[in-house]
Amino acid sequence: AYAQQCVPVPQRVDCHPDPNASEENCLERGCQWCTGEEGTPWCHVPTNYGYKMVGTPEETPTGYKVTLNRSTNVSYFGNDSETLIATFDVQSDYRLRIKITDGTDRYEVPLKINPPASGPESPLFRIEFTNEPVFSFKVIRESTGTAVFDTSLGGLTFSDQFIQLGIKIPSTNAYGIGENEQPSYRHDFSKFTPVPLFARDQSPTGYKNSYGVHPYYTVVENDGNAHSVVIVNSNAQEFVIQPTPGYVYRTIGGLLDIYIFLGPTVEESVQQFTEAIGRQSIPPYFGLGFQLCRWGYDTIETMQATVDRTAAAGIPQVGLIIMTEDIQYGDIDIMLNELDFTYDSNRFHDLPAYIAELKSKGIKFIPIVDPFIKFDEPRGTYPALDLGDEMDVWIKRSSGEPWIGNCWPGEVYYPDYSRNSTKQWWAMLLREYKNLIDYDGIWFLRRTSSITSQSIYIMCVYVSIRIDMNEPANWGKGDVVVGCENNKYNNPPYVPGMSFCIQNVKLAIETRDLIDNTACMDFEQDFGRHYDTHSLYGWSESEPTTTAVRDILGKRSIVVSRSTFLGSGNWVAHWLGDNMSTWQNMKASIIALLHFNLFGMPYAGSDICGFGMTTNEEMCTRWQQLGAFYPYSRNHNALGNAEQDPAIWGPESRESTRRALLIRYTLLPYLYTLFFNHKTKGSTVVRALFHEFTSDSVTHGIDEQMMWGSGFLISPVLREGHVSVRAYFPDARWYSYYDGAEVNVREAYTNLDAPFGFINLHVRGGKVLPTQEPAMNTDASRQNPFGLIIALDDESSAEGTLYYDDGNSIEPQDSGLYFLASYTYTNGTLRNQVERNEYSEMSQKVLNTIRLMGVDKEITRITVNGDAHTDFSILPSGEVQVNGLNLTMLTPFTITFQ
Ligand code: MIG
Repeated sequence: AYAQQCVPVPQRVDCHPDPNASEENCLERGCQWCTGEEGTPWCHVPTNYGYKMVGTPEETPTGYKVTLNRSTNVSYFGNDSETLIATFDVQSDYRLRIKITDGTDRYEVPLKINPPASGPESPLFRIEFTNEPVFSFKVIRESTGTAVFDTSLGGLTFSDQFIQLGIKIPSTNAYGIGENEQPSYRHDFSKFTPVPLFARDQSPTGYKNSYGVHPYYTVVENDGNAHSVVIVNSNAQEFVIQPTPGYVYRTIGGLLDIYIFLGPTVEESVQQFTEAIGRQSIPPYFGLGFQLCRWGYDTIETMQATVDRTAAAGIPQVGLIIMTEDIQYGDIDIMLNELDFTYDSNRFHDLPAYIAELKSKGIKFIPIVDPFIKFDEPRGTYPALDLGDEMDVWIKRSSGEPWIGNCWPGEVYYPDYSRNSTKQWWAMLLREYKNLIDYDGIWFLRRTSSITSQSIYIMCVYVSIRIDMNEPANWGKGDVVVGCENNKYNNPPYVPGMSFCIQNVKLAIETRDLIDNTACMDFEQDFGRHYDTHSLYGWSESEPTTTAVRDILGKRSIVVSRSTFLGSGNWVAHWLGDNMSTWQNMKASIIALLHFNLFGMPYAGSDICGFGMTTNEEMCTRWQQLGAFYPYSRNHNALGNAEQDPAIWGPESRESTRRALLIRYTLLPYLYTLFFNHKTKGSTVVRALFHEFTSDSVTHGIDEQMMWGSGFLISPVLREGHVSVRAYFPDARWYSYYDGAEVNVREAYTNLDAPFGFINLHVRGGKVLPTQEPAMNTDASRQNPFGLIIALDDESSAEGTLYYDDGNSIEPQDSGLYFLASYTYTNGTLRNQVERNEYSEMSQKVLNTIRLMGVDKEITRITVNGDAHTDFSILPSGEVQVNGLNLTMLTPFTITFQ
């Protein structure tokens, strides 16, 4: 009855994405069956399936409204909506919002979307509708006629627990959709690859759904224009990357709420997205330092030994102890019986005193907190529990009893962070914890307790916090005592291709259940049913934690969260989770970092040298070289693995790490300026080469090199045994960071020497990079003189900016308490311009050195404000190094090179 013509393979939408497709099942569902190659949808959506418009699109003050009716009685997963309303809202020249729903009370993500800077005047796009063979629409870029978003791929499905939309995209240069591990940055459209999104405690493994959910992609069109798309939905969902080229999007709840950002440059399309969802705050300055962590410091002595050998790994001639470390972490080891907000006063005796000692050396301390609270502690001994009961903070089953899960401390309750009382409770615990240990940051895993000074539950001193396990993770299916009820939320008719959680040994079988290793989906939280809000759990913990820690510290701090969602960048940084010590994972870290830069969370990094498995000296050395250029630069290791902190290795490795980190510290003013640009404009911090050289199609596929902003290129070794690296140099002048030697190729690959202890780093012509002399940690390096690296372009010009502030005041870009200056070199003359002078200590800081790269004549005379300056030298490469300038950063100057 349904047999029609076979749809050409690339245009097919899978009609039996659930297991056990057969001809019989397919035809019974009302789909088309045509056999072919393995891995393609034999069972596919027929061409007459979908919705039809009722009448013509109605014009509204901001766009269009379209009413749709179902074109067929066939139902794939039951309970289809007969009538839909689609609204097209032109919000600005570059932003279009499309919302499709059935008018019933469907879940909408409580995400604040910021309005665009300006309303529409002459939109970059138009919208076209068709009703043949069924309803679809195209968003067309006016200037080129390119259909950037075209839904004529299968018909729309909109039912209670299954929504499906096919999207044709205009090129195969497309990137994004996370969090997961992808084998290449550019999506592979040669086959059908489902990419599921649903927060889970899953180490980055292939396309398996991992900690965070970011339904966002960006496309470079064939002519070099770019756009990006976000689908604001928090239900379990997936994108199928397929040869159309396009994506088939499926979600099992909520509605379709789509924003398209028309760029037209790649950076602009990202900036327009982060304008909507919010951007990451500038990290505290210390957060840009090197950070050291491990799970498995069994005692405080082990932790101390690591800190000490790190400090001792300096090079004697330099006369400084420099293995820079800015932050030391404590993992769950420091806790008493793995209880949040505690420390074990035997194994970690005198921890508060030790944290104070670290702080006196400029090293900050970050502990970890998990969301779950052990509930069978004696009442009256564990304030986190007593107070949690009293303040009614737990997620509950329909019976009204708290949900019981199982994790590190044993059987546990989970707080509902969407509840006001929970936010208050959490802030109280974080405040008391601060009295116990003077922390500087937090990571979200677990929590510790002590509202009162019970002898065994004592707190530590922190500067920031790490929040972990907030997927939320649970070693069981739902409630570990009573299980989950059999209903449409716990057992929906369709589940995207989920991964299982490897950490549950008992359940180490692949299932597709939503409830694996987390809550039952029918639990009600204040902001909705867990079925709808599951992937928002870490996100809901983020704002309360950051707000509390800011209130407590009165200054900027770091909250690092494992689980994230759209807009998490407003509150938290992100470590990329439990990677493995493999070369392949090292390479994948670049892709993940590029993803999080697209997602508006540039303050990210993966565990340097790998978390799981055992690394080796060569791999770890290469990884430290690369990791020195992660915005969030932290070496972290799992329980049971051999030590992998940088000082454990031989002298050549230690020297390599030291040198890479010193370069990082030298460039901190540049990196910090990139974070200011991110916060104020939405620019990426780490970016792929194609953001800068979009018209060069070779760059579209490059994911083994990355840039810091527009001016600095990092080309790491990612393969075992290699002592050279094949690096691409797009059309610009490029100079070795080390000696200013110009690279002699352009728009070509070249092999660069990369001996064991060395990472290739290049400065792009046309850029001025601000620097500061490095020191043992960021506190000390901030006291040192500044420098400028000036790399000239084909016109012998260069420019750049420097942003600087006190390093820890809250939201300085809003308070205006900062320094901003620009530096311009043209016609042999460098000039500065102070654009903002609201950081008082800048008057005591000086510019002392200049490195000038790419001058085409021999420099014999330098003047500073008209006076000859003789303290300079010329390297064999031609780089001019000027020393002893001693100019205050506020003074206007003119420096000539003759
Ligand atoms: O079940 O706290 O991603 O960084 O070291 C593992 C122990 C729990 C996972 C985190 C990791 C952390 C580890 N945690």
